[in-house]
Amino acid sequence: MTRETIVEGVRNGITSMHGLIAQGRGEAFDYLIGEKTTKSAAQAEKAAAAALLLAEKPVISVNGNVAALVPREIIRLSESVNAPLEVNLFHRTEERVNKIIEYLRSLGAKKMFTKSNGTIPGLEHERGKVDAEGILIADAVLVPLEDGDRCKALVEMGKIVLAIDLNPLSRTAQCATITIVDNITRAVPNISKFAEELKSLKKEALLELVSEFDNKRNLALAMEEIVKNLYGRGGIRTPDLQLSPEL
Ligand code: PTJ
Repeated sequence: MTRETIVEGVRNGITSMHGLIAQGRGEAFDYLIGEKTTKSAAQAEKAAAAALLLAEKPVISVNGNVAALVPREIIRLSESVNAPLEVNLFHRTEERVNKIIEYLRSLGAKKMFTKSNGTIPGLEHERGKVDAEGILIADAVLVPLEDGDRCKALVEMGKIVLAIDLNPLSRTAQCATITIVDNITRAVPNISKFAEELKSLKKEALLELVSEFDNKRNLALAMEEIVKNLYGRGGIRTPDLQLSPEL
């Protein structure tokens, strides 16, 4: 069903052809993590929800895959943490940007940054285009399925970057502040759920949740989950494997 949704996205001019390749890669990694939200992914989703609630100018970046797979869920998250949406494409065409904006609006999105009057330093012109009041000055940006160069550029601007990426080895996963190794179809509703739960907490408690989150450790747990699944299914023989007690 998810695959059909992405294909439909390409047919409607919302998703790029490259989005199909990304989807295939995502499916492979999803299979390796067991097609479920792991404990470590849930921890990252909770920390990301806290970071979004703490941010003064949070923005949620939307690309062609996000718009096809979780349009309603991303609007709900945007409202829940008060983070406007900004369509920010890797394979940018004005036509596709406008189609996605129209599509999200037709589903009820209200708060959106829609200009392209800012530039992320260090990126090639088209890929660096952002809204000068949105991603450019945001203190926290949620980037589902992001390209590694852009993730790095945003981190170098001093932003808190929250990535959703099923591949724990991708450059995006490795360089983000908080990486959620989970399928976007599960991750976005989970972050919304955590945000609702955490909303009533004091700022100090939210800060503690974010500061005690260790991204390197969390990524290592995601890798171990993959190894455990491979080993458990008899795919590889690693008799000396030592897994973390958390798993
Ligand atoms: O719409 P555009 O032009 O902005 O393009 C969007 C894509 C995703 C095509 C573009 O950003 C791209 O090419 O991304 P990459 O470099 O292929 O990286 C996408 C990452 O997302 C890969 O590491 C995939 O494993 C991962 N991924 C794919 N599907 C999902 C996913 N992660 C979470 N949930 C998924 N459903």
